[in-house]
Amino acid sequence: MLLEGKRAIVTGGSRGIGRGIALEFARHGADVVINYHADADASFSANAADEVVEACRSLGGRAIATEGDIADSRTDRRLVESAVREYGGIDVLASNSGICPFHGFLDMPEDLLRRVMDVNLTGAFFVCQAVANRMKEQGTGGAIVATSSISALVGGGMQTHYTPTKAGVHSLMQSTAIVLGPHGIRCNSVLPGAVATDINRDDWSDREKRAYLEGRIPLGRFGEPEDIGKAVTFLASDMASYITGAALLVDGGLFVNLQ
Ligand code: RM4
Repeated sequence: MLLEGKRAIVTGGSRGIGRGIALEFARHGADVVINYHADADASFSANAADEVVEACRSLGGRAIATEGDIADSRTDRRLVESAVREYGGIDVLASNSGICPFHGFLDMPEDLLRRVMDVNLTGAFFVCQAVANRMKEQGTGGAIVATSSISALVGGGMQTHYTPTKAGVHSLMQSTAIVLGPHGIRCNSVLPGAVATDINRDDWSDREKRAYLEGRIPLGRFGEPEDIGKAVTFLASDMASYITGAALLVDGGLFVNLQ
């Protein structure tokens, strides 16, 4: 119960790594606000969010879902308002929302580049800013964990729009760690490796690429959302009370296995 009594927001919490984070937070006693974006299929997105809410509640925590585009700062302020209204405040933020529609560099459409930057980096900035202001007002500290990526450390030929945002997210945590440290607010990054979720379903439909990637992982398997959820829970908990501005690689050894 590393997060007993903590009140948490998880952005992009209805599926993939965000779902894994939300469930692990609930397992450890947190009350959770699940943010999701009703993008292409609104009903599917709402149903997915409701499933995570029910799963969190079945684990003993309180949980609600709120829809909104994290790239819109009004969404981020509404998320904080939801946590204050429902739980009386906010102690933990998992800034997790991220998209990565794989695309070539030379013909990268401007609107796609801007959307990926807006969601992955600008959105992360706005939600961290909104939560940090509330945490400062509360005066009881807090923990922010951003979902960066192994892609903050290495490139991706079809991810030239995405990898800079993941490097930027970690850099944001390094800078906010400085600003927020005096307020007892810790800021850290988790860097997932190859985790099978919707974000890479299409990319990994190439069986050879999937097999090659999995063969590069010393622990012999792709990551699961739960693997990331456990690391984020640790960084959000008092077990990490002297950790801020740090990056935690959670990749089964993929990054170090170069030769
Ligand atoms: C991650 C990493 C994974 C990829 C996802 C989309 O940073 O590059 O391999 O599937 O992004």
